[in-house]
Amino acid sequence: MPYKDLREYLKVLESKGLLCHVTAEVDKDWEISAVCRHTFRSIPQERRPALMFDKIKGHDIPLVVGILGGSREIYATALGTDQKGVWDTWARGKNPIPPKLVSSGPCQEVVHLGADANLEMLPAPIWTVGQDPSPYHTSPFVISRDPETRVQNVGTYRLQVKNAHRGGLMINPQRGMRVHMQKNEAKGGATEAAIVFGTDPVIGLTSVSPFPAGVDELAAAGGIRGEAVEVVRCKTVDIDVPATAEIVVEGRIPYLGNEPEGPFGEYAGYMGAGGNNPVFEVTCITHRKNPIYQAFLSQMPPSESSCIKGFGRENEIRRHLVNNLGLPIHDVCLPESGSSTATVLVSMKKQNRFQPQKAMMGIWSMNAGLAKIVVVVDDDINIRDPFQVDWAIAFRMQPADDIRIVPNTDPITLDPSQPLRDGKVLPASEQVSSKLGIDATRKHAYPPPSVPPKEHLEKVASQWDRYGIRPVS
Ligand SMILES: Cc1cc2nc3c(=O)[nH]c(=O)nc-3n(C[C@H](O)[C@H](O)[C@H](O)COP(=O)(O)O)c2cc1C
Ligand SMILES: [Mn+2]
Repeated sequence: MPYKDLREYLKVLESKGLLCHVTAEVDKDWEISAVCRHTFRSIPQERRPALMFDKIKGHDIPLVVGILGGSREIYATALGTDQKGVWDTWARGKNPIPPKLVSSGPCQEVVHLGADANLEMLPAPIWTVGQDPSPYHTSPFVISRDPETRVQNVGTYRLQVKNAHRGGLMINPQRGMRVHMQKNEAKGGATEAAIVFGTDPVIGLTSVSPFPAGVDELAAAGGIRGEAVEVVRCKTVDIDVPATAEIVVEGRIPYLGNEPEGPFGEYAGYMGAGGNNPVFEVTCITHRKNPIYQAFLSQMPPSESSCIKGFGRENEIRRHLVNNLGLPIHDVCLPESGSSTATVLVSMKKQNRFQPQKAMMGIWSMNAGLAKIVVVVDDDINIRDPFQVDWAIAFRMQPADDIRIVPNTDPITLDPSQPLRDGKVLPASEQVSSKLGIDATRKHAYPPPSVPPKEHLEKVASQWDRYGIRPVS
């Protein structure tokens, strides 16, 4: 049975020992960010808990963070499976189940209309204190509707809190919602949106993953859950939102309503300049009784942002390479050092010499602005071990033959290595990148590896105590 809402999921996290309550009162304007950073820096991913800040100074809404992407175990729990089951569970998304419209839902238990709809009632933290201009919502699931097909899109786009009724959205050029805005702008119209916080966890996972344009992420979530997501119509906009959501902020992006947004501490580990970005005017806020607010920890990796992006992108890339292209893929990994964006590692049991290049091109053809570097290795290399990947690059690759550089491709818009123009960062819409592909698979039969026989290594491992060897402390 899928989770029906965030609350049911938090109980499961708690029962598995994966959620830690911070009961001490904290200040959202400096302390939450520093506590999260210390948690992510000091506790390795495999042992990292999600956090629930129960008491926030000046607010009566608790904040949860790390609950979707704190670790691989947390991610698997969000999908209702274990770590081995992630790929099979995710692959169910290829059979979407459209959301089901119902007449009422707990997300509208409390309604604040017009002047009562105060964006500052939510405990959005300041994340990079001293550099971000104001609090930011980092885990909004932004829902908009295609004015022609009426199909909805869900994407996570950060929201700057500018005042009680006004926010600023940063939506990259390739994103699903941009298409809706372009179609509305062509007719001189505004774009309506609903910004959802705190749902059944599968919706959050689909909101941050690169589904093809035109796919409704709520339908993909339905497929993964094996049951339709129930939705209710918003009070002031023509948008359907998950009925059991914790908090829904309704509003509109006025026609050509851009204004300065940012700067913001970004996922690549540097401050991002921000820019002239869409305004979001709040028309209504609805929420459950005693709502729970969700945030993502982003900024410098390691972070929840890079964990969750990595897990979601691995699945989507692998699905494309296997299901659409029929490539013999063994594993796909987006290392966190590349903020799970810049670098993609692929292992495959290649059947002919063209397949490594097909894998590179397959990834670059996806709708995502990622994979500046793709490295393809044979299936005997464990791509989750950086040493093995370096070893493959060192001895299975000839630079003059096995490197591909492709110019004029989609950029990672927050990559600080982008060339400047007149000493300034180019706006996202004008950036262009290039791609690097490294084919580090063997091109012919290789000599055997120079290691002791497997049975000797296994025997030694099984009687390791016999040798009395201890690491230096
Ligand atoms: C924590 C976090 C924050 C994100 N912030 C933004 C953002 O501010 N703007 C943006 O365009 N994409 C952002 N993304 C990436 C998008 O959510 C992601 O590309 C998603 O697939 C977009 O969905 P879409 O293709 O339906 O637009 C963020 C992702 C995460 C995990
Ligand atoms: Mn989309």
